[in-house]
Amino acid sequence: MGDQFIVFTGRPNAGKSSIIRAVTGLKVDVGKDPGTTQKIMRYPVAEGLILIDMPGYGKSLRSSRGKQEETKDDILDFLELHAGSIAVAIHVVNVSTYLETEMRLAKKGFIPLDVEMVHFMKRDLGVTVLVALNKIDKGPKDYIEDNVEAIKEGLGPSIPVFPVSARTEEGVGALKEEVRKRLAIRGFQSPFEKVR
Ligand SMILES: Nc1nc2c(ncn2[C@@H]2O[C@H](COP(=O)(O)OP(=O)(O)OP(=O)(O)O)[C@@H](O)[C@H]2O)c(=O)[nH]1
Ligand SMILES: [Mg+2]
Repeated sequence: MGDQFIVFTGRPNAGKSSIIRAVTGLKVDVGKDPGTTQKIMRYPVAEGLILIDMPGYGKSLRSSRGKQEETKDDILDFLELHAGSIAVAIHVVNVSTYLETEMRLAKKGFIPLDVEMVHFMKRDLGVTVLVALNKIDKGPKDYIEDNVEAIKEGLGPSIPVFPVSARTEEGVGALKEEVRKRLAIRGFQSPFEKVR
């Protein structure tokens, strides 16, 4: 059998690479500005299992429109090509700015990208998707809660969500456990043992 994949997706700066560090221990590059991960990064983590750290999907002020489109195409091509071999995808959302970002982009005629992306992976590609609602440490609790509820509503009840902070590690245990389960189903026991 060919390689299987664990894939991390999300908008630029959502904290994909930070979540990878927190969940797997793999020392991928993290940076404070969007555009830190520039291309699809592949890390073999166990026999037959490759971890994918995706660049940001969607609008970013740091890169040109052409570059953004190219990145989007690369991501969609990868997902379509490997859909059947994706053991689990973790879509990361910066939940501390979710409503703000959605509203700002909606005014400019952009679609709600996070929800779209998750539904695309699950419904169209048949991929198992978990959603990490990251950065719950960042901002007033009430506001974070409103954001969590808004994205839950957008995603619908069939998508498992995990409010987390890659920074404080709050909620990371539950996400880790779910990832572990999904990988075990595909035959990967202790998949990140060799990473540290
Ligand atoms: N406060 C807070 N900051 C976080 C959290 N997770 C990530 N960050 C910060 O968010 C910034 C972006 O993190 P990355 O992990 O590089 O984000 P990314 O989604 O991989 O970004 P790109 O590769 O540029 O698309 C960094 O400054 C992180 O330290 C979190 O849970 N809380
Ligand atoms: Mg990154």
